[in-house]
Amino acid sequence: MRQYKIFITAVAMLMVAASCKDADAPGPYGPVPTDAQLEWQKMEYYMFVHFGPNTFTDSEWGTGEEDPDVFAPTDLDCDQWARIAREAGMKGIIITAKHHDGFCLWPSKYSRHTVAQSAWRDGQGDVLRELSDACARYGLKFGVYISPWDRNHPAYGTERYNEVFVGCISEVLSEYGDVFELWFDGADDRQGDAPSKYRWKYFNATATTLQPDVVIFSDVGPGCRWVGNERGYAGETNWSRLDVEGFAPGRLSPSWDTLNTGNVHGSRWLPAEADVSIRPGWFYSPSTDDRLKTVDELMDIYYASVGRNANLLLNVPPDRTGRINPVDSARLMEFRDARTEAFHADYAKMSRAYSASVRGNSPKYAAANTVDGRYSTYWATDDSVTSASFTVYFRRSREISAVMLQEYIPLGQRVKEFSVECRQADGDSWKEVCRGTTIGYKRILRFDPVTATEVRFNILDSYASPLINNVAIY
Ligand code: FUL
Repeated sequence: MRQYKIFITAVAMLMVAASCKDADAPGPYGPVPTDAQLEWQKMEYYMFVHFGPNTFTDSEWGTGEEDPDVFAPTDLDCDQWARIAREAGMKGIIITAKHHDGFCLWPSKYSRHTVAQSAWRDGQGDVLRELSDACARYGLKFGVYISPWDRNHPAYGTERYNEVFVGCISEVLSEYGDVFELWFDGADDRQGDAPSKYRWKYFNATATTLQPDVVIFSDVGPGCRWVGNERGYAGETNWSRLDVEGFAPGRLSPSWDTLNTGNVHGSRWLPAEADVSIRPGWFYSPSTDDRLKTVDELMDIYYASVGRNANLLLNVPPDRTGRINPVDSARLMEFRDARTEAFHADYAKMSRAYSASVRGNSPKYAAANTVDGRYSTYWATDDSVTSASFTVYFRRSREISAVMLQEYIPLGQRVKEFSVECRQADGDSWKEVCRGTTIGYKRILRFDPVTATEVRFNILDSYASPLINNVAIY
């Protein structure tokens, strides 16, 4: 009897050992995000704030000749911005510290065109100080936009301007605590050869020396890339990879189409950020108080940005008082409510998920990982398997009209085609409800409502074993 037990135990141990074959963790595919890029990606949605002399002059591109006294908010309240951003579900705020007019919202030593030269708060004001403090108080991350193109600075266009710009970078990155993103605008007036004189490597090196985790935005990164339009739309196919060799921000950037989709085999991990304004312009104007984007338009933007593997940077420009206008904050809250309405009931949560293709048949990589709500557990197949399915089973039939999928991007972006099918409540028939190409960090797809008992996710093609860490079904 005892020998028999030992035999059974040995057989069981052998079976466990066999099932663990290939259950070692998958290796990375292609370039992968840094920790800072991953944390940045998880922010998903944050606020852009265009504020400066243009707020008061009804212009989008100031000439740089504005009297510093035009900058005169009567009731600046950065706490109000932060409170609204937080209530809107945003994770941070990026402010135009210096737009193309060159006016610095902080008392820079490198310019004579700043808050210190204005009558506002007797030249003692510092918008960056107030905003970074407010962000800290409200648990938001703080980010800074500075435009290399400067229509005021006397040194602009000369080699010396590089030192001026580096000086500005140093100030904003050393005086205001952690900066999660540094936003380099690629625009210029397309005259002269000033942009070709920009020393981008020097700018980037200065920034990362001061703050190693800052994510630097430009047309070509190095932290994240422009999405190629100002409508907030990423490509339906959107790789977080880009080839940057031989390119530079601005006129020397890759084509806007390429920025929109990334390069499938790009050599650098460079995820997209979709920037768009809630109003027709980037800066406040009383003439646009009744021309805000509708909730439906904002939802379309959300599906086309966060829903297509890009972060959404939504611009909400404060008005001349220095507060976010009530019409903008009301629209932000309606948009938040619409997202809550669309995404609050996730039927994948609490459901069972199963796949016949599991890496090494190990529970560690089972399909159950896609519905456990955890970021770092994922469903994986054996390395040789690049098309496979998993199914989510509901306890009872549900009417659904959207799905969300996430790839485990710490090991790279892999999936190139997928589809989703539902088993319909009225019998055995399966119906394809949507189909897509890339997934990346997050993909959300809408479809006409169907009543389903099961939802099957088919990875149709992938560059390597697909790694899906989460799905949701709404
Ligand atoms: C552009 C600028 O020219 C606009 O004024 C705005 O700041 C937008 C976000 O970027 O390049």
